[in-house]
Amino acid sequence: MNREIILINPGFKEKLPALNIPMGLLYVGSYLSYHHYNVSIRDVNNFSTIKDFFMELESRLNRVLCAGLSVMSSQIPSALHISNYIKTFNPSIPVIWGGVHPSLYPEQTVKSALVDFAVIGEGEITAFALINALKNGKDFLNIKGIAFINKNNNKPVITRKREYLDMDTLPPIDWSLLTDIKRIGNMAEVEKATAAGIPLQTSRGCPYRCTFCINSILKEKYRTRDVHLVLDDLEKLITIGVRRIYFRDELFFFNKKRLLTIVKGIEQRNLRFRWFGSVRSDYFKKGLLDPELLQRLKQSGCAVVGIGAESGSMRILNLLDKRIAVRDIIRAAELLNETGIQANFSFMIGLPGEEEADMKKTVHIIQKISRINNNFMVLGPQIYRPYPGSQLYRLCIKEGMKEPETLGEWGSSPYIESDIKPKNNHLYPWIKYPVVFLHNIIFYTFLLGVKSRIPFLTTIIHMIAQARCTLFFFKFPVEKKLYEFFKKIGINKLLKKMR
Ligand code: B12
Repeated sequence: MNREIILINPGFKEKLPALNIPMGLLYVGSYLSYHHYNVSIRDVNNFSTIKDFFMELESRLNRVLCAGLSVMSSQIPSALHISNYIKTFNPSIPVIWGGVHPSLYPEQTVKSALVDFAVIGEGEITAFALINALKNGKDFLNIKGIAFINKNNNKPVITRKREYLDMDTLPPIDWSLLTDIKRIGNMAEVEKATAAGIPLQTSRGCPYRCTFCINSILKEKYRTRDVHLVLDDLEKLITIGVRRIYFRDELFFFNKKRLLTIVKGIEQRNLRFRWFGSVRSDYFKKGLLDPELLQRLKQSGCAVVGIGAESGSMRILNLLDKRIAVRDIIRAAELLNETGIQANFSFMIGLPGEEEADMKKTVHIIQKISRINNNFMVLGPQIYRPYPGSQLYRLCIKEGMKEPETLGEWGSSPYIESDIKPKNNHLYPWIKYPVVFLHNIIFYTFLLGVKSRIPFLTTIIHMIAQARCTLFFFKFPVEKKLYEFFKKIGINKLLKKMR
């Protein structure tokens, strides 16, 4: 019997605002199913309650070969809950954890009695090798890129590092694996339920070394998938009704020649869809993303680009080793406005080493963008959250952050919460300001981009936000209190409609 491999995306602490497609599991699952394994993917986030999820899970546990969970740090509580459920049902079912957290902490992960294996980094080939060994009762020591407990001495073993995979060896994604999402309907309906479209990767890795980013640790080598394969992937999606695609590459715009070949292919194959990709702000220059190329991209369907602007302070940008200048951010906002491609900027505040003057510069650059660009969205500024792995994270440890030491400790750590609560201010010793003050900054910069259906209301909201941001005055946040009050009594639905 071809026993099932069940791949699980654990839940998040807060409900996700839109449908999310667990890409890591989809890539791993597609590879296994291409190699004739019987795979199913289940996403806790698509079940109304954890009880419903467990009921479904239990009906499959008698016939599984193993269970694989995809875990980022914020998913640890749910991942532990699920692993415990499986082990209680039958302790001999192998539980494998893959994804960001076990890749950063393989040893800690397998020290937990609830996890048998941690897969480090890219999972396709490693999971295949591991599952072959589990099925055939082979030794695990020769499998690259895993961690487990050596039963002879009870000590954790981390095997040799696996080399980065060649993206051309990846089979096309098996979209039919998204069975529980499919309750929504076909892929066209699934796409509509996502925030930015169906995700796809045309490249992996990143050659930059930003000090806050996980890529400099886990995904440093940049690799691309052959353009013809990419176009085949796109064509397949479009044939099944998808009209919005989110290129989830770390660096979709890295190679101009390749970008142009993709665009040419889209034109030649007459593929009609809207797409979203992430770009660095220093690419908006002559010879790279100039107005001419941007127009061409727009015609090929480019509707939105995400830009990690991070800060309006050059000092902070240097600290982050971001390798962009403040004027690059402004230039990007100008050019995107001229072209009519929506610009989604993301910024951070509350970084180690950040002074009030730096935060002021971030607020002021957001104001500037709001004046230049009519079609912008600022995601944040978000408060910098120290997630393990990056250079900046180590700086936070130096500043006094106490790192959890076991998987259990991680599971109950406030550091994995998606927002910083004011009562936890003391846990972030590098932030020299009350978290409430940072929350106020976030609120008023958010107002800069709010659009109501009533133009007069938009003008008033923008006037207040602009005045507060110019003066950097965020005390007595009466407007925020009013907003929260209306939200509480349920007027936010109405406000959303007006936006
Ligand atoms: C998509 C995404 C999300 C999605 C959810 C993804 C999911 N799993 O369901 C959404 C938008 C919901 C999300 C939310 C958040 N995210 Co996020 N997200 C990403 C992002 C941009 C891409 C991940 C992705 O799909 N990659 C593509 C796939 C193919 O790669 P992959 O996931 O690495 O998977 C490969 C391997 O890891 C491995 N693998 C993965 N799973 C498994 C499982 C098994 C069994 C095996 C064998 C292998 C395996 O194989 C895969 C293929 O090679 C990453 C950034 C990044 N560069 O990775 C951040 C990232 C993962 N997110 C991060 C964070 C911090 C968050 C938030 C907590 C942020 C916040 N404060 O709001 C929130 C949490 C939401 C909440 N409400 O609590 C951090 C995680 C850090 C950490 N230590 O966990 C990252 C790394 C961003 C960063 N640079 O800091 N996120």
